[in-house]
Amino acid sequence: DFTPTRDDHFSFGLWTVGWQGVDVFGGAVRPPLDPAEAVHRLSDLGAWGITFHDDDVMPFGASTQERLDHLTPFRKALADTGLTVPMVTTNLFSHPVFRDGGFTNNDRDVRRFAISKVADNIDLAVELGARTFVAWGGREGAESGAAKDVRAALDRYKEAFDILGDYVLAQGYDLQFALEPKPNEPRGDILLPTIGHALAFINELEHPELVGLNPEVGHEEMAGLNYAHGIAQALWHGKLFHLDLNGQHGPRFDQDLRFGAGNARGAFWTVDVVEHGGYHGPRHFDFKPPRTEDMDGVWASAAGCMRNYLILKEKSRAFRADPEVQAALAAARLDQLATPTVGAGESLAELRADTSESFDPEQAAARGMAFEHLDQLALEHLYGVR
Ligand code: GLT
Ligand code: MN
Ligand code: MN
Ligand code: MN
Repeated sequence: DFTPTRDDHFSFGLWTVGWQGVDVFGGAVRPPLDPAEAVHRLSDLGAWGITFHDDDVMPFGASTQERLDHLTPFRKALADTGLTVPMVTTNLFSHPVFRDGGFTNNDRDVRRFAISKVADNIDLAVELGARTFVAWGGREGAESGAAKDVRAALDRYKEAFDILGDYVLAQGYDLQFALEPKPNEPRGDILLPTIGHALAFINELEHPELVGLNPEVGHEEMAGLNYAHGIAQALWHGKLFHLDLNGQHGPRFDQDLRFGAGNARGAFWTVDVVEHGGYHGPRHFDFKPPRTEDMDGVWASAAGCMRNYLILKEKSRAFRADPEVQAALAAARLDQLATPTVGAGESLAELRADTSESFDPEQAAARGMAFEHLDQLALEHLYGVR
């Protein structure tokens, strides 16, 4: 059956099941969720890890004593359940001080405060055993043109990761950063809008080895992009440090549906890449149980994320193991794609000579690729008839 266990490495953001349903058009529909209770409920459902923003467990601006008061029951719940904290992140978007963002705010004093807030939270992350520190810059951006000098903002963005990277190295912390791209919402246009933008940005940092990605399904699909392709490229660069799995129906507002809802075909290929593409990190869910739900619906939605993942994992396994699929993969020449174009030791002159002697473009042009049969087999596995 599709019952999750700790070995599946499923993790959830505290802000997901804890989302009270506040949106642009209405207030909370659910009571606040005690972080310690979230730990117990997620553990009972079969999750392995929980992640959080500083402000999810302690009030913004908490004193040292208040921090302790809030962290103690949370830590106890972790110890009682054995749930891990694989990732921590910082809230640089909710408080009004971040109205123009954190690291790229036009106000210098706000940027300095943002860096301090993150450094405090890095210390806590390491204390709790987290290996990944996510940076979602949802407020880093603009609604209008002249208000944001994008090149200057990127200088400041780089400066923040450079100083925080120096800090992690100086402290000897075993912690890596994972940037989470998003094209828009809450800002009209967010900086580092897609996986590709973020990968290019990382190359400009002083410690690029410390920084990778935390791509979210819905965010790439909001930009009209193929998430499975995006994470495959991130893996190719060695930059898929973490994942935010959820569901989305094409380019519209950020839906944060439970994983497997929304673009089901995309979810199938996502699981196929995650399972067979060399990713070994947490299977982390970042969804928002719809506002229609009470707390029972919240836990049903969380359980659904894991169950859908396991269903698709089994389908992907069965697809890859199907002899007819293996024949179809061969007919589609995936083996040839995996073979270098130039022979070992072959020169370009030899390649040109060989091509002009023996390659017949008309003959090659007549060959079909046989992709439709292969894709039909995939859909039949997904639709449950094979
Ligand atoms: C926020 C955002 C998510 C990010 C979280 C990390 S918070 O809910 O919508 O996509 O992953 O900051
Ligand atoms: Mn996310
Ligand atoms: Mn989202
Ligand atoms: Mn979100």
